[in-house]
Amino acid sequence: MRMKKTYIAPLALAFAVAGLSACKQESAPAEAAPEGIAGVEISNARLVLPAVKGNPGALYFDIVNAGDEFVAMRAVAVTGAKEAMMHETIDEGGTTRMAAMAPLSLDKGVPVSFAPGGKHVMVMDLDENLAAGDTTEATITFAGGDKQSFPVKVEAPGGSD
Ligand SMILES: [Cu+2]
Repeated sequence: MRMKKTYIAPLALAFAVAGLSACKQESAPAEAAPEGIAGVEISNARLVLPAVKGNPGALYFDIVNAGDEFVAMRAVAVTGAKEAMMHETIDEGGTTRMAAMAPLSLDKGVPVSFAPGGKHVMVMDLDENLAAGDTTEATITFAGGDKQSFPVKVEAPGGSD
């Protein structure tokens, strides 16, 4: 039987975000800050505050797996936010939408950017006291349960779009 040439949206992104509450994802507690996974490097982490208080903010960062272990990101939590979800913005012929991300495998040596217009961590129910210039902390939970925490710069809205 021949393969059909139908376009199939990547399954990992198949469940669209209808409303923000529709894409609840496992949220890791942010308090634990163990040593993390050797070789996983996170840089350029910043939390962009929402223009309107009460709206979600977004966490961006660069991550690379420079170690020898297989690594997959399962969840991200942010200190000062009740909930955080890994999202990807998808362009569908000019219309963009967000979809919840499945656990993200980090291939060895291949950097991945969470950046405006692409992968991001949507951050909900932010602490009202978080202000531009502050530093908070984010914690990634990897498949297998390892966690890695890293400092995050808090930025004013609209800075890096
Ligand atoms: Cu989002």
